[in-house]
Amino acid sequence: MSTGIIKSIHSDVDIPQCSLFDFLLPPSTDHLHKIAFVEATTGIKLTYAQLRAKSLELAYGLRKFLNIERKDTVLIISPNSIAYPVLLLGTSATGAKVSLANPAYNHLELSHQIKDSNVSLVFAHPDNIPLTKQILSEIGWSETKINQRLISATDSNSSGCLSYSQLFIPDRQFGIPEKFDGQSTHETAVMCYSSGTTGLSKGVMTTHYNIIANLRQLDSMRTYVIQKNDVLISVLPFYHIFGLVVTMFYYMTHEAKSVLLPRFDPDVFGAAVEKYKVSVGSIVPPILVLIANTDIDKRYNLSSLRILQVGAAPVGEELIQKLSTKFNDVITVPQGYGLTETSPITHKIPLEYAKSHSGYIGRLIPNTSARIVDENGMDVPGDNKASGELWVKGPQVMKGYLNRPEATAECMTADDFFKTGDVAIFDKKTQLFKIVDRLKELIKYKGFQVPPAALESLLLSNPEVKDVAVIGVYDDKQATELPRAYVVPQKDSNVNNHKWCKEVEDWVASKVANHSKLRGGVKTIDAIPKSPSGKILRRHLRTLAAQQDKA
Ligand code: 4UW
Repeated sequence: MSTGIIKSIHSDVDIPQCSLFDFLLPPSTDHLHKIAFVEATTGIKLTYAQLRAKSLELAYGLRKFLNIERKDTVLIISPNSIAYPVLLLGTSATGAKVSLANPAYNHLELSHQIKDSNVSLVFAHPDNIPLTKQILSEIGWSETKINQRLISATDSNSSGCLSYSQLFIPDRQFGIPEKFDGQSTHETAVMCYSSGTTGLSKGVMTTHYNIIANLRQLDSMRTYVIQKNDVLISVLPFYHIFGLVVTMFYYMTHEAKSVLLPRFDPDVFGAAVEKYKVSVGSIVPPILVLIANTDIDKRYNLSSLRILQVGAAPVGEELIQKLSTKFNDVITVPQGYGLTETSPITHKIPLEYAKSHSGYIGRLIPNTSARIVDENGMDVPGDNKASGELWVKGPQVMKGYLNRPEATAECMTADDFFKTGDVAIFDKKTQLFKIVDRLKELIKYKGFQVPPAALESLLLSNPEVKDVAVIGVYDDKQATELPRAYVVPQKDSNVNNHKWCKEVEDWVASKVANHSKLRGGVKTIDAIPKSPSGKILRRHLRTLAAQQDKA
């Protein structure tokens, strides 16, 4: 046993052993009449009672008409909408697993997830239906099967597909909501996709227990942040673990009203804050930039805002301070930290430290412990100076990656610590952690994952590319990393050929989702720096990029 284990200073909490559905929407609570969600763009509202009733009606229909049950996986591909919680919780009430896909995915990315999750039903937003249909057909679904099992994620059936609401039936039977207790709470409830420390996107098996644990861990600290009368804003996408667990589930546990935005747009955001008097939001650094650096606060009344929790990517302390100062410290900007693999939260900052220690991600939440280790797996001293890889352990750590036992084994220790791939320091006095670097390959564009391996394999499929490595370069102005490719061209004549580099950049843009475009550019290089075992030495490329960008 290692002596360097850092334990949460908070008392452990009990974790109920039930299904996600029963935890979030128990039949008898006194807040069922309250509004759970309101769609900012349409004003359509849903009370907790309606959310429960509609989710169950969908679950009855899914079971009766399509025999959806525990063994199935259902994929949702849609922007945030008032239908999203119904689709997700209705599916979960049948016992099926839910695989969540980014609605910006193109062919390559979506077909990977559909095949990998082995889905038996898809809810797709009308904008995503043509591509989904094409992919389902390519993987061998018959037209009849597609007609039955590709369902519109909106009330409209104009796309030629059944609407999810056409599946609603009021029959209260079929053993729904499906019961999970004891060992079965460790079955997968949700799968978001993450590249982890290396390679392509993998299905993260997040169990009922993982999510309930994380909600209880946070709930025990509820006085820190959300209060009963707060109005919350869900602007982060629900397909990402941060949006899902924090801005859908966690907000629900506070019986609060949550204003849904289909995607981030400054004016829709400003207007929604003003109209609904939003007080609390969870955001990613580029949204913070917008609020701190533009006149959005002159165009909209943002005076109701009290807390903007920020994270999902490195956040500059100056930016947090700038925003606090701009709003005369009325808005507190606590940083948070988590990963898809930890359902997601492991650290949370007490509000009283949010300003004085704005660069820190916070303290370990209850039931959680951590280690900070050097490259030999030895604990570094927790003196706020020595940094090392952050390992975490707790009931929120995923079951593993779907169908990838080797990848799971690589990131887990024998005593159940999960290796985050992030470099941290720990301050013993305050018990606060700070992220100072990242060891893993992952690039974060505006909080969204861009696995370099996916871009590298795409680029290698281009006959004009001999070798390639993709890294993230930091853009201060937008407070985000941008993916950049270093390419060895097949033809020497293309070395330093700017026009050719731009063509490669555009070629990639035509094949990947918006957030994966090579916004950091394409640059040619004579050879990709690699270790003797053939591993790309990304640190060398990051140093090169810093020199090139400075020049
Ligand atoms: N500072 C530096 C940070 C930070 C960070 C994350 O896409 P994933 O797997 O997951 C997330 C989850 C973010 C999140 C969840 C809950 C929460 O309260 C919160 O607070 C605002 C954020 O992004 O990416 C995980 C990776 O993202 C980086 C880090 O590299 C981590 O391994 N990351 N938060 N505050 N880096």
